Amino acid sequence: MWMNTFARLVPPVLQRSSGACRALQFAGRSLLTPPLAPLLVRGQQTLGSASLPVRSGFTGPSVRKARALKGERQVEVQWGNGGHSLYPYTWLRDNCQCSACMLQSAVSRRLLLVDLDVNTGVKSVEVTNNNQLSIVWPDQHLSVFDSEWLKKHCFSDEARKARRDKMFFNERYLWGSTLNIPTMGFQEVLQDDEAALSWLLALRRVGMVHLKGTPTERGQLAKLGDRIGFLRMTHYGLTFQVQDKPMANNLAYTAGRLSAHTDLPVLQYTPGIQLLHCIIQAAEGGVSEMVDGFHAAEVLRQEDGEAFRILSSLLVDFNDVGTDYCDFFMHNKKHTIELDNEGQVIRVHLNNATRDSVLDLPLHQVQPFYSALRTFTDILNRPENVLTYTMEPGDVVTFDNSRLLHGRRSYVSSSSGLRHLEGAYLDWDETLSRIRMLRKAVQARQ
Ligand code: OGA
Ligand code: NM2
Ligand code: ZN
Ligand code: ZN
Repeated sequence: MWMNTFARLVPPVLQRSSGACRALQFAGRSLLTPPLAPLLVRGQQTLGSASLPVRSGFTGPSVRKARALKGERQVEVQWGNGGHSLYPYTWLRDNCQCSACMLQSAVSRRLLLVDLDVNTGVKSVEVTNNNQLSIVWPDQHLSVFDSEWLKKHCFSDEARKARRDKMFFNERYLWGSTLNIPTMGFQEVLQDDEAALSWLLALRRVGMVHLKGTPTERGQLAKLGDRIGFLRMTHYGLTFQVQDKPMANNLAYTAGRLSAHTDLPVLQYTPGIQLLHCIIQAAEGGVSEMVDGFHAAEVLRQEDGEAFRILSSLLVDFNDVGTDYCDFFMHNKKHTIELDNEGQVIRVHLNNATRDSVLDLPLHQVQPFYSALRTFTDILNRPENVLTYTMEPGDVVTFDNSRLLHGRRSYVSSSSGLRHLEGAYLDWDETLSRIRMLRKAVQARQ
């Protein structure tokens, strides 16, 4: 069942490369292909190498002509297959690829901005026999650019958008209660690069992936952390044990109900991803709930624009004081619905347990704030928005903590077989980095 779901939900970046149902092929391939020798950089990250073919002679898209446009202070490159690209002089000089301007071992700029003439002209521009763009600058410095590099750095609107999409995987699939949760095997994502890539792409696009068949003992999430790079440390430790604890230092460590929330809005850098591994489930209760916060925020925007404006503009205080991995006094302010410059929802922050009693608002905004929060919570709780499932021992739920809100129904706590989840966090920086690396490795093998 989950494979069909995957085929529908998996991002086009994978579907495009070889047409129909990639997910089926992934599942098949991991059985047919012998495991690759691991490349032991640290743990087991990207298993195969992604070395590029050795370059010789004429490579990249062909350049028909290049000329300096003196008035605009741009170089125009005309491509062999039609079309052209424009490159500002200053940008070209700033990005000279020679070893004096560039530390090639780090693909990093050596040239200092104080040494860059931001109004530079050019002395000459030509296309070499080797299909490269060669520029001599007024001080005789020579820059040579590969056509492939130039194409990759084109300034057109389309090229810029394509680059953004390729880099950030920002396309989302919004869902409600009927989502078929993408599901994969725990071992499979550890051992197979294509499976790991499918996992992380679905985590980005759908917001949640279940991993099955995990050994029912602590320490498994560390393996997922190693697979990506590293787990995210917080004041609750590198991993944490979700159990009904005496003198609980957090509401999650009781047997009570947790309404739909995001974890740790009390931190300025809220963990981007959460992992929950079920080791022992409760005999009664403990059912999980999940809501797509991006979807719910869009419903709010449509149904109650004023409530949306309030929740995306007023800052809410969060507070967390206690002792766990270390003693702590955390405090932070967050927008319930966080927007980017274009008004797109990029994060949701809601946690009724750690929302502080300090409400740093002028008196007249207090009631409108509560009304807006309640309206949003009612949307989150609508049956059509709440996905419900029960975790079984061996399940790991991996989800986007900046987008999804998760909850838990209360459970009956019994001393024999106490409900036990192990939890951990990751951040999107490392995870997106791993996605890009895996994509490169997988594509190089196709
Ligand atoms: C948590 C949490 C969910 C559960 O620990 O933050 O949301 O099912 N736990 O116990
Ligand atoms: N735990 C599970 O933000 C929160 O306090 C949620 C976090 C304790 C690490 C719970
Ligand atoms: Zn140079
Ligand atoms: Zn939680």
